[in-house]
Amino acid sequence: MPTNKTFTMIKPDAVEDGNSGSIIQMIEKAGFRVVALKKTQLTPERAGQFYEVHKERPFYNDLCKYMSSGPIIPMILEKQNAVADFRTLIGATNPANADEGTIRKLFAKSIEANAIHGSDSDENAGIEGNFFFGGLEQF
Ligand code: 3AN
Repeated sequence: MPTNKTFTMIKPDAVEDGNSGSIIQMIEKAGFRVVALKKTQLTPERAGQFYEVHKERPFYNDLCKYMSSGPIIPMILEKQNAVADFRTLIGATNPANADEGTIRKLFAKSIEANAIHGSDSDENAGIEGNFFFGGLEQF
């Protein structure tokens, strides 16, 4: 049975550039309902916790620095088949490979500053939503 929730965050580059409104509009137009939303800023340590799965990767330190460099907008979203449909809406990690019309194609600057995050599984959507918003069952 497809999940109906996913987790996303608009990353520092997109917030700084004033693109968060346009991105949220694209998300809503694609049929997602915003269930929870806030603006916040990660410390490098908390960014490190969020990206713990990447800690052996060469880009990990830069990623933590970048993700704590300015405000972000985490959200929980609801829609049938949310995780897979949202990954389609945001496009490939590297904007050079992202399809036309995707959020990353329109707004991402680089593979690191790629505008937006989207959970890659139901399990991670739950873990990541909890990281920012506490018990997901409240939503
Ligand atoms: P996605 O965000 O598409 O699920 P992941 O989970 O592989 O991609 O990577 C998490 C984040 O790490 C990406 N959103 C991006 O900011 C950064 N990242 C991934 N691969 C690279 C890379 N090769 N060089 C620099 N940063 C990267």
